[in-house]
Amino acid sequence: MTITITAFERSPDGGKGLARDTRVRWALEEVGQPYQVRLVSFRAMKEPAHLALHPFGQIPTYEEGELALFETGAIVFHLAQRHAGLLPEDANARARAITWMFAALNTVEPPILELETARLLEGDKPWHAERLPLVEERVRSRLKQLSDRLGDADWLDGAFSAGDLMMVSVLLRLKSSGILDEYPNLAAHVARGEARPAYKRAFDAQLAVYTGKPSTG
Ligand code: GTB
Repeated sequence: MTITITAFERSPDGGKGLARDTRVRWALEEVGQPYQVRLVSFRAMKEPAHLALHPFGQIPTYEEGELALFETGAIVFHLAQRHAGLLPEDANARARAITWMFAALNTVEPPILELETARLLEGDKPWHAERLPLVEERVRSRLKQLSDRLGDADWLDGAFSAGDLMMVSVLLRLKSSGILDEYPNLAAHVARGEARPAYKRAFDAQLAVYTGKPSTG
């Protein structure tokens, strides 16, 4: 059955892979499922046809036959449940990998988003200089805890899983800030994720939207 996802027609990052379709593309590549992409404009995302797929008017969405999904956590989880390659067979290991997916989305991503908001949207506020260090501190505090847990392991819990895919995707948003480099084991975790052939194919495919070059993966 054909899988179709949506992505930005023009992402504000110009193809740096930061928009959330990249994590869905990555999961699809990891499990070896071909997919099509429908590019949508910011205006089209708020129109009824797209809102029927995504109540909040965002990307990415996922369509597979009768099934339509939104929320990257739900989409990656769906793919990981249906196909081999992203969750371990052992029931307890599987539950732990799913826990890491939730941790990435619910515990690590929120302070990172807060930092992005502070940097990108609040620079002109009179309280910006006072607030920014507080927000940065909350990010550092989370990263320190994550770094302590990862230690010198390659992945969060044994073999690479959807938990790592989601955590790397979330941490990638910090790359340009320099904060990630303060935690060398987390920077190495992200680099290991980026080095995976499936990630490279996903990255190249989202970049091809801007370069016009067909992806080679
Ligand atoms: N919780 C949802 C999920 O995980 O699927 C969040 C989806 C979401 O935030 N989608 C964003 C969107 O559609 C794109 S990814 N925004 C448009 C809108 O809300 O109107 C967020 C994003 C966008 C751009 C960059 N960038 O250019 O660097 C990075 C991340």
